[in-house]
Amino acid sequence: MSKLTVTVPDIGGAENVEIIEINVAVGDSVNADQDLLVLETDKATMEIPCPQAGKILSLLVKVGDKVSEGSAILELESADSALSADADQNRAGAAPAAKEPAPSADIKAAEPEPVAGEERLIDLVVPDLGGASEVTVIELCAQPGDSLNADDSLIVLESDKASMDIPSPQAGTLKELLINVGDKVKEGQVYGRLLTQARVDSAAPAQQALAQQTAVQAASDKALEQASEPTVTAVSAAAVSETTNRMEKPDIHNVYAGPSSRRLARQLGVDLTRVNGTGDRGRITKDDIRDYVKTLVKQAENGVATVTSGSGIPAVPAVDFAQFGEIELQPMSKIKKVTAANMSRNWLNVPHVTQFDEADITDLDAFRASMKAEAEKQGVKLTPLPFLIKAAASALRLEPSFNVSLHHDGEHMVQKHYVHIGIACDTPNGLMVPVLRDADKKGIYQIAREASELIEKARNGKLKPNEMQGGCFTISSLGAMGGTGFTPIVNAPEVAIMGVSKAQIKPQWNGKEFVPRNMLPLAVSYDHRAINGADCGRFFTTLVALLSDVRRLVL
Ligand code: CAO
Repeated sequence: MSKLTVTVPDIGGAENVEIIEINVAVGDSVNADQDLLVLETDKATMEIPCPQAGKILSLLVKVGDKVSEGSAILELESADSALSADADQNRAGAAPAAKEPAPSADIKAAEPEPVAGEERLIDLVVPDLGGASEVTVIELCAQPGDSLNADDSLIVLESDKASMDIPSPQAGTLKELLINVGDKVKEGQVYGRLLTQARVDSAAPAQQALAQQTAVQAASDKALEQASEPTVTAVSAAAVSETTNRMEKPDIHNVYAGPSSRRLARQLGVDLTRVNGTGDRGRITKDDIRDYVKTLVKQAENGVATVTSGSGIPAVPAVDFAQFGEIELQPMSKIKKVTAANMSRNWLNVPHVTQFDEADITDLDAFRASMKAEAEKQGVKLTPLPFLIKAAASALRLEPSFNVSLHHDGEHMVQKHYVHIGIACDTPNGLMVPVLRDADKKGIYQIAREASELIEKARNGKLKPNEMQGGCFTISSLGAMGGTGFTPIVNAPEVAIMGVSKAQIKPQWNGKEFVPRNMLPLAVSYDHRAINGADCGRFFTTLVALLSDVRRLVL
């Protein structure tokens, strides 16, 4: 075993090149030629391979640091005792020096001296590739007819180990491209033509030369990656295959993207591991990043929960419904958008279980009918709802395991000593959930009165924010509309919700005979992180018993 310091190899003369990824950590065992880190110049990314197998003892750089040839990167305990530290360093730095750029090879401008404003058609030529015989075209960044600024990316080339943007040498209009994605190109090959205008200040030649230099620098940057040529292919292939399997290993260094895409992602703050690459072999293109950002913006504008970010679930693809028949686009109300976002959030975050039961409300309904006239005199409409609210509040008191929320620290439960009941309310603008406070302490008339006021406010858009907050448990009643049952979605951070369907007279066995009873179908959905099935069994039995024997409600 020997300890050696791994340094940046010959990077074709580039200075102060930024480290954009470090792919290893202290303690990692690495193989010879395994990628250690990724450097990025303006126009190219390059992976720096490990000179030999060993164990990382210390990292001497971090992401964002600028390095040049010879900069110490890390200390390695070499597994190969035969090699001395010096020898290892030499190997690390043994990349062939990048070839000096040959500017004249890059752009073959028309021969005559330019006249200011005169249009000229120039050939776009593959620059010096630093010794690589052939490279693959992996992206076309512009299309014929596009107006380009000098330095706008035209094409992206890729060798085994590096990708490089080839920029436009001048501003102009792209007249034609003579290559396609997947083509192999060689240095000096004409790959397109650009219509330019000679500039009045005759700076064009200088600018051309500058653009060429940039392009050639990219190519010569690439040359340094050829340092470990024989093993590079295998490493690169592995990286690509890992990238296509990104769901399992979403590390930034496994992402398959070129320098311009990486730069764009950094500018936009996009995590490339979340972007779906549509390029060759799953390569992430700039358009993929733009599409990703567009989708996120659209989702945010529509109030749709970013289900792709939190859960890793792919978004439902956009469909052009007009192809199937006549359609019209109707704007969603603010409340509908918020509801959509909340429903997605709750559905995806809360592991739901729904339990069903029926309450015999024959006696409750008879009592309600007998009290209706008196209630009306008091200005109260007595539907089943106030009884349901009262029963739920009493059940929460009797079974406090239901009156909880999960604490956001993931370490605690919040046990509530108040009982506020949410009422899911269908309004012209969408679903709203006003909250009736301290329902356990109030009588049926008071609950009925307050519930009607809250429902009316909800329907008139008059609810104040504090009248929609602080609920412990929600009742969602579709009883007036019909249906035999449904599974409501928990209104987090509450941990349970009750869905009420339409009561119906059904035959019930009383031990001797079937008798007609008014049965109310109920469903309780609960957050299984906070509540166990047995808790729900107890809560539900209590609730059903309270509804079945209305006298218990006053106890
Ligand atoms: N079974 C049979 N009849 C019922 C019933 C039930 N479960 N619930 C209510 N009814 C009856 C009422 O008694 C009333 O009849 P009467 O006038 O003869 O007494 C009639 O249906 C209409 O009731 P209502 O709708 O005026 O009042 P409510 O108190 O039952 O409901 C409210 C109020 C706000 C809960 C309800 O109007 C509503 O908006 N529900 C929608 C909830 C919702 O959209 N939930 C989301 C579903 S997904 O979670």
